[in-house]
Amino acid sequence: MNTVEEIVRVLKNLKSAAIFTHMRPDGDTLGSALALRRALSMLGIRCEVLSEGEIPARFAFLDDVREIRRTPSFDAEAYILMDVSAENRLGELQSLFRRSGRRITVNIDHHVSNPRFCRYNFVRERAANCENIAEIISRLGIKPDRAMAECLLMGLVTDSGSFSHNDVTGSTFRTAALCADAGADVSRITYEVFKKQTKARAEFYASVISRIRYFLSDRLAVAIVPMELMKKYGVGQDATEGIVDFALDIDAVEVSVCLMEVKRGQFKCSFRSKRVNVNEIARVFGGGGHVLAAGCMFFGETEEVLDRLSFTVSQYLEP
Ligand SMILES: [Mn+2]
Repeated sequence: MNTVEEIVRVLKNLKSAAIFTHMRPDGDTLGSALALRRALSMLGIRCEVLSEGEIPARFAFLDDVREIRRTPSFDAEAYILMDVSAENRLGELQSLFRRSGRRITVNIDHHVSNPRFCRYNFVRERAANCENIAEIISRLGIKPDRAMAECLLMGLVTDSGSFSHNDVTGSTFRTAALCADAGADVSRITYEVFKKQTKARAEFYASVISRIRYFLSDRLAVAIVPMELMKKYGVGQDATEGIVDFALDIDAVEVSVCLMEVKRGQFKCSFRSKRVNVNEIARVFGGGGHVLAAGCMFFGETEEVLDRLSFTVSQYLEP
């Protein structure tokens, strides 16, 4: 792995760069990429941000989002990867990256598992990759402007779960303070990214929440989202985001599940847990994920799926 000084030296000497986000971009990869693009542009380096697919609407409030491209508009000297924990996380951009040839490749990330697959690699475990980018920008001798600070703060707020995750440190808050001093508005970012919703979504959400079912003496909560309900409110699958987290907040609940019907008799299942290893539970059904957050697919009629689900969860709860 390279030191931050080495990375800064490499970046400073570039003439042009394409900055890659990971697939299904989140606030951290976008914030990192857009902030670095601004910083490098200030140094006279020609650069652009590449991202596959649609940028989720909740990020549209950032002016710079409009500058993001799906395909390169010029032949860049370097490819810089942002928050990309493994090469396949590039999605559709992986084939472009594979054709990097003699280009300089730079990997800047905060996932320890990153296999360091670029020529230059800077992987430091932090609450958000934007913390790494803020450090690099300051070492480039640049004081963040408001737009840059907003991008950085968006990454910090989203990847740290509004500063609630256990990897948040003093450095996270110091970086946030720097962003606030530069004019970034934390309440606006929080509203735009986490809270803002349509009336249809709010009513759909209320309907799902009011019908949560409880099993195993309220230790398991299951929110069921039938296709007809999504149709009724005219919302897409992204409207189910947050439902499974809401159910886990209930004090007696140890495992929460959201069962979203994607086809007749086919459910996309998300697990959240306070302690129980739901990665193991999801693996019983051919899925997986993390200890406290995992997913799998279920096939069958709703009641039969609920039976299998509650039986399996009961095997993992402490007596
Ligand atoms: Mn990240």
